[in-house]
Amino acid sequence: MDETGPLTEHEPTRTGLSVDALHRALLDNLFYVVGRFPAVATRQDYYRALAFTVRDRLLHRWLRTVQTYKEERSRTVCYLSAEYLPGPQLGHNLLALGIFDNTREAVRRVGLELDDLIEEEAEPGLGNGGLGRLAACYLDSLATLQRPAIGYGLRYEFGIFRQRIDNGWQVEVSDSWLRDGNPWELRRPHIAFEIGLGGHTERYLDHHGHTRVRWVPGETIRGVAHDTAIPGYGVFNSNLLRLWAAEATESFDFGSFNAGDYQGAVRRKIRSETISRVLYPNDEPETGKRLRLIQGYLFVSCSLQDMLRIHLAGGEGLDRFPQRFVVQLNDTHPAIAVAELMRLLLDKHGMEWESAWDLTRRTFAYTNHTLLPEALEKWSLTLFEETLPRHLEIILEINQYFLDEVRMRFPHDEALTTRLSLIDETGPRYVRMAHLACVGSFSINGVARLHTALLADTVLRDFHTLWPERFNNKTNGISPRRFGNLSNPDLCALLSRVAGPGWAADAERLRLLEPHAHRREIYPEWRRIKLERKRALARYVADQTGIVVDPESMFDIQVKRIHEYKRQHLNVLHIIALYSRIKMDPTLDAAPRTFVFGGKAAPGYKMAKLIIKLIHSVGEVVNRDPAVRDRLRVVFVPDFNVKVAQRIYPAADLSEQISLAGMEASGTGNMKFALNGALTIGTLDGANVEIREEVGAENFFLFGLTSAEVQARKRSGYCPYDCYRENPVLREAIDLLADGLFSHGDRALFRPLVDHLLQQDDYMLLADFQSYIDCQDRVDRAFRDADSWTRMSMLNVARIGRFSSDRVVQEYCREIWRLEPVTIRP
Ligand code: CRA
Repeated sequence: MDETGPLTEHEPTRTGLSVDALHRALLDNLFYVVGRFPAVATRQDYYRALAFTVRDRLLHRWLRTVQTYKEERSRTVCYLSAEYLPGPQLGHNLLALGIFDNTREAVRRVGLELDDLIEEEAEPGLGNGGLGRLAACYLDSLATLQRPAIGYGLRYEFGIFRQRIDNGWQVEVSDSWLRDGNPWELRRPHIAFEIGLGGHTERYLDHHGHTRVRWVPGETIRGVAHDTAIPGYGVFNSNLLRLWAAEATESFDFGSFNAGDYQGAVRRKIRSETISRVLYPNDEPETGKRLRLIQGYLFVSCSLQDMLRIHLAGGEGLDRFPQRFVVQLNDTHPAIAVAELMRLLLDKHGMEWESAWDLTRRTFAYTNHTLLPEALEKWSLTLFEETLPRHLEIILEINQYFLDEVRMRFPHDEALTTRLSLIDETGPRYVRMAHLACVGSFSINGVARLHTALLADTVLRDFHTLWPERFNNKTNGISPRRFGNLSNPDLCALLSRVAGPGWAADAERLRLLEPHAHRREIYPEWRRIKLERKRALARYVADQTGIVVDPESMFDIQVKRIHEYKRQHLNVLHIIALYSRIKMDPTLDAAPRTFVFGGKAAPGYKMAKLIIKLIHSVGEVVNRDPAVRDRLRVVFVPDFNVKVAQRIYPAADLSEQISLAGMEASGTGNMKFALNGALTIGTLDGANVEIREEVGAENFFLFGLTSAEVQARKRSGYCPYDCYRENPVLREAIDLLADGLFSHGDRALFRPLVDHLLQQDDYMLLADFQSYIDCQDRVDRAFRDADSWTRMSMLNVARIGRFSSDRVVQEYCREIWRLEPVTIRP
């Protein structure tokens, strides 16, 4: 599988790919870079030495790539994202370079196992969930498809918190992923930019006699680039992930120092550096946090300044900027870029408003990732004015021109103008970041067909009326390298044998598996591979939680952020119902199941934390009860992250994608499970809709209301209590919970949850309950027909190719970015 040349004695230590060269480089780096010798070196030392060995080989490709892109003046996409969840790098990079097997051998020569070294790596948890992981998948695909791209973001010193479980409750622990250093990154002290904060603006006349604006910030901070190479799979291209870290500016320190205020200077230095200290752990924005606004501004401003620098160094004029660069806004977190580019063009480069605005609008494209109203980012005008006074002026001016245009087209609709305004004036005044993103972008896209349709129909309806041609859909996708090859090498070897190699770079080729799905002689091996992954997960679960599970049982898994709309508690209601059914009828014929959960709750989200407690509490009772002991198990895998995810997806029989229809923009876990041969039980929500179309309705377990039905039920006054009253099974499940069966008789513990369900039930669990239970019965029957289940599993894999991030990135390149491949030659 490795693409390595013949073994030569004189292969360069820093670029050679043979076992010999890798072995020599490993020892070299251990000695000269890590500063250790074999007799005392720990596994962590060896991991670092190996990482440096791989980085050397990446650097070589990366510099060639930069050189070629520069010479060819290639058009480049800049992906602006506040979050990235790349997962551990070592395995991914070995795979991309095609040196997995040679490296395994080289590591064996020093008496170690590669898998153990891979385990040593602390992953960069620089994101909350789907959005950050999506950004990482897209960077992988961009490099693999040989498209010039730079991922820009923030180098948080502390990523998403580590989750511990204490007596069933989530406890957050800080994530110091940089503690042992980060061998993959290069700090670039010379690639640094200053940003201003606060202060005021002044008007002055330039030498043409035109009025210009100067922003005099109250303080300045520096962002310093930290670069990581993103190699493409099976190609020589290697792109760049450039993350900014906040540092104090020298000029500032000197000023205070000279004034004799040394302590003050040091305090300000520390304060400056806190800006990129920590990721906000919410999967929805926290309005009004000044630090978060500054974080966004820091990375956006540094990134735009960097792009302008690169562009101008190429010798072309600014008017050509939109030909060379296209900037994708990953949700509204970087939307301030619209005002910042205007500011740079107007105030720093002396451009006139019209040309600057024209250039800006041809540069940006915006992806929306959520319909949740509470997640639509907005900043109070006061905070904006204090922090970014010049940007507020620019936004108000953009707004004026924009609303004039609206009035011209819709002269008698003042309500429309009010709704479209960049400023929300219904109460205390706010800047609406999604509106800024829409106005400043030539393209607006959603992340699944249903989501895009709902966007155009609900939250961005007025923009859709205004500019229907800007709207387009890009259904999310996942990297087949990360969630196929790396996570599940045995399945991938089988796929390559049966369907032919090449699917990892062209996932549509998984289709070649389809004609084999009826060949029963393959089934035992397909099942053996699944069972092996389930055994491995069972060992991990036992190690992490002490709970012993049966790998032969059905692994029914829901892993994702904990949120009421995702309805982990609907899953729990099914467990309770099943538990009580088995208790009443011990002869009940049902397949043994292991219910697996995982995911983090935002630290301030009480209900989500209570759901984690609920899962543990129900697990405690069910797992202990001898009456159901061998038939039901409930486990919660702590600290779900990319590393843990790679163990979990391959082990799933059933994938739970049960959000209320119309709530989940896309979901991407749904795709990762299916690629690993799990069948989905799900609602018609997000990308589930399209997954079901692809894999076939007969290979997908569908239940629940449609989003249209949800809207209708809500309009006609949904009353959850009616469902409770009318359905004895549901009543029994809720009563057991309310009566304290799972809380040692404590009726207060789950009270808030029960009350919410009975009185409000925003996410309509009770409305979907019976449909879900019935569907789970169909799952049970299907699972007990092993051959038919295996066939369905194979068909899911064969037909999931469309959800490769390569397909999506190609669509972005064709329809939004207008980006061509650039081949890099060794
Ligand atoms: N939380 C959506 O909720 C979607 C991802 C990636 C999310 C998911 O359904 O798959 O984005 N939205 O598109 C989001 O982060 C700010 O909004 C997510 O990860």
